[in-house]
Amino acid sequence: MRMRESRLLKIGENKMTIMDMVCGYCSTGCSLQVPLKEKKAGKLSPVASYPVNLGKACLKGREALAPLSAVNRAVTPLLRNQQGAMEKVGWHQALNTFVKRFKKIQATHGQESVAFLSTGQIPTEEMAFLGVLTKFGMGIRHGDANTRQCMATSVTAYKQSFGFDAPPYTYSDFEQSDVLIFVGANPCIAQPVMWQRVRRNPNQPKIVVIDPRKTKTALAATHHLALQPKSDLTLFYGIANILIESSWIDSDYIAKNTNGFDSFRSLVRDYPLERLTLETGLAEQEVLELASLIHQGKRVSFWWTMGVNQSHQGVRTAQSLINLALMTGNIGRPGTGANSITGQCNAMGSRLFSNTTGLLGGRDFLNEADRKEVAEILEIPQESIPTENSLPYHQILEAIEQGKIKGLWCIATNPLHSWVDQSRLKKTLEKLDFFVVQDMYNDTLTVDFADLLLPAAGWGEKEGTFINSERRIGRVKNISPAPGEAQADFYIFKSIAEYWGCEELLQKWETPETVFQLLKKLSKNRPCDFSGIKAYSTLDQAGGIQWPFPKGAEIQDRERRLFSDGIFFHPDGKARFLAEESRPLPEAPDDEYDFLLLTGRGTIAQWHTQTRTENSALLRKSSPQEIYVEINPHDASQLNIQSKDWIQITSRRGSIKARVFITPHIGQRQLFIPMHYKEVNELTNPSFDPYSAQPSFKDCAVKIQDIK
Ligand SMILES: Nc1nc2c(c(=O)[nH]1)N[C@H]1C(S)=C(S)[C@@H](COP(=O)(O)OP(=O)(O)OC[C@H]3O[C@@H](n4cnc5c(=O)[nH]c(N)nc54)[C@H](O)[C@@H]3O)O[C@H]1N2
Ligand SMILES: Nc1nc2c(c(=O)[nH]1)N[C@H]1C(S)=C(S)[C@@H](COP(=O)(O)OP(=O)(O)OC[C@H]3O[C@@H](n4cnc5c(=O)[nH]c(N)nc54)[C@H](O)[C@@H]3O)O[C@H]1N2
Ligand code: SF4
Ligand SMILES: [Mo]
Repeated sequence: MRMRESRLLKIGENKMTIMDMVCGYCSTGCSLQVPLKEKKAGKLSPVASYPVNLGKACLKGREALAPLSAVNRAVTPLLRNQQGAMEKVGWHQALNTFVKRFKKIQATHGQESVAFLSTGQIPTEEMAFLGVLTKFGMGIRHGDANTRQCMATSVTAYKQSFGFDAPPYTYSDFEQSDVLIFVGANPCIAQPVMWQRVRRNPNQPKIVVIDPRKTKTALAATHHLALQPKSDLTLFYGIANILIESSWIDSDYIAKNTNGFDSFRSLVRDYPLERLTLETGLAEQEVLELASLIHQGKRVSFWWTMGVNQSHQGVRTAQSLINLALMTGNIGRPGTGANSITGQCNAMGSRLFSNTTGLLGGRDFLNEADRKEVAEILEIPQESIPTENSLPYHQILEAIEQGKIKGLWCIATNPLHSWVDQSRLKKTLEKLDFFVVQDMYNDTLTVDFADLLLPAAGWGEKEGTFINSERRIGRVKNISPAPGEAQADFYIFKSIAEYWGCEELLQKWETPETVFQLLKKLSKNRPCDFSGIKAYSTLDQAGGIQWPFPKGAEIQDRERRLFSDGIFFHPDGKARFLAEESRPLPEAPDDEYDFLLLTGRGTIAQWHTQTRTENSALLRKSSPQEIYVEINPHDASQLNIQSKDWIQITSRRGSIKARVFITPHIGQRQLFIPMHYKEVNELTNPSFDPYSAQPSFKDCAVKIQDIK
């Protein structure tokens, strides 16, 4: 195995170092090669030998250095003065103020009156540091992250069904499947290099895309089922019913490896074909063909993303896919699986180690044995570990509305663009006594609301590890100095621990790599065990390592898939069939609000709230700069709307303008606006899945007016 960490090449007289590191945008986790000459990073290119991307990278990844040198980088701490303007201050004053203000709030209103919101986009070591600092050191109970907007549904679905949050696949499953079913997922735009893996599949696979819109992925598929939004649960229960009635199920697998099939079978009897066609808007033939594709496929894989997770019944929908995989024995074998594709570069790190929704290492705050174990491993008093769960994101905001939470710290997320129902959020945040934002940029919509800005280094300016969608741990490295006084989040957290006076608790948390060693210990004997990874350099040698990787595991095995032995993580080793009646849309269109608004990713070149991608000229050129709305030609002609007209779109919560883009790829009486434009969440509806508390960003009733 060759050493990759830093290769020295002699090119002419100049010495050049080449570093490989994982990309900081999407969860695919491509490895990028960085040439360093006189400590300056050159053009990024994909690493050919990395088992994830095999020599591919998208434009966003290749352009990942551009946003680092932007003029709007936050270079010093900024504190809001008496006149309301942000004023430069030194780190000492910033940290002193941070500690004084938050401690005062806690002293006046109780420990629980300060909360934090973080991210799936910083290294695991930083997330874990933050989780320990806040929850064990600062006495903070409530902290959540943008992963609530993104992955909470998959986490809950897996935990309930499998006993642990464990996406089971490895990327070669894209290549080994003969039937791939993508539900509410648009990887051509959102995970373009994963899609390259699908394209390498030599089996001439059937590719089914289930999405109300004819997306790029749907256009590239062999089958597209344009179902009515949020009718997925009905569809998959109905498909399960057809499979059962046709005896197209794997009874041995069900009997040996699962629980709850009988009650599942009786529930799905209520989903006959007539109900399916009525509720999903699909033709009988389309539904029957899907059932028979699943039956005929030897290696069927189910993939889902935000079209499933962001739903008022997301957890049950994700589980309806898990159920299909279980009942047909399509799990644990190459090319199969019930596979949640993650989104952010380190969503998977956050799921295991952020210490927000669960205790470190996929543990449970409510479980005494788990708390004891963590206290022992970290050599900290067990009493410092909270015995209750945090409030989820939307309830943290409700607690701010109610005046129970008065202080908030926001790290690497931009809720004043990305959270649902913006006008309510703005009113809510105005109630805070003290609001701290920690970001790379000094002018995000969230920074506009802050009392204190802590300037952070970004990807490429710090060390640590990310975990990608297939559970592969990969390294990120410091290849470019952070501008001005900006600091890696890790060192900001460290300074805060000192100023707060809880540095003793975090004595061993010296550097990212020492934290990695602690995380290894925390993972030991857990399903996510990676205690067999010796050091950071092992990750470089191996081309990233997927968990589980316990001591004694072989580095040469470059692909790991879960459940090949049919044993799941519940105490009895069995997976569970979980299901309940499907429910109607929370805000169905009516006579007044007669369109349904979908939202999601627009182009490969745009990342979320665009703080990073708007800082690359090349990426800006590759995406529409103005907000636009997709509308069906039939609706446009009925309303006498032309392409490029401006229309007013109004929901029960807000009203925005967008330019018209007429396309048959969106269904009638539906609209689509990409999430990258700041206006979009003025409209969205704050409805949440009852189990995961994930917002349903993709379905709200709106009306439109033509304003030309
Ligand atoms: N270029 C780019 N790539 C990204 C990101 C980015 O911002 N830009 N973000 C990353 C992140 S964090 C995430 S989470 C992923 C998201 O990746 P995806 O989930 O693939 O992206 P979305 O466009 O949000 O949603 C996918 C699809 O769900 C469909 N959909 C809406 N409602 C329904 C429904 O009721 N049923 C079904 N079946 N489908 C529905 C939408 O039409 C949309 O095409 O992308 C990651 N990759
Ligand atoms: N309508 C609608 N809304 C959506 C969605 C949708 O589909 N539709 N999708 C949702 C989903 S899946 C997601 S994941 C969220 C994403 O929502 P956000 O997390 O709000 O989006 P980002 O733009 O990624 O924000 C990250 C912030 O962190 C900063 N940052 C980047 N790197 C670092 C770092 O290393 N340290 C620090 N301190 N800061 C850093 C960036 O400048 C930026 O301000 O949006 C959600 N919102
Ligand atoms: S596909 Fe994702 S991980 Fe790969 S280069 Fe593009 S943004 Fe980065
Ligand atoms: Mo996401």
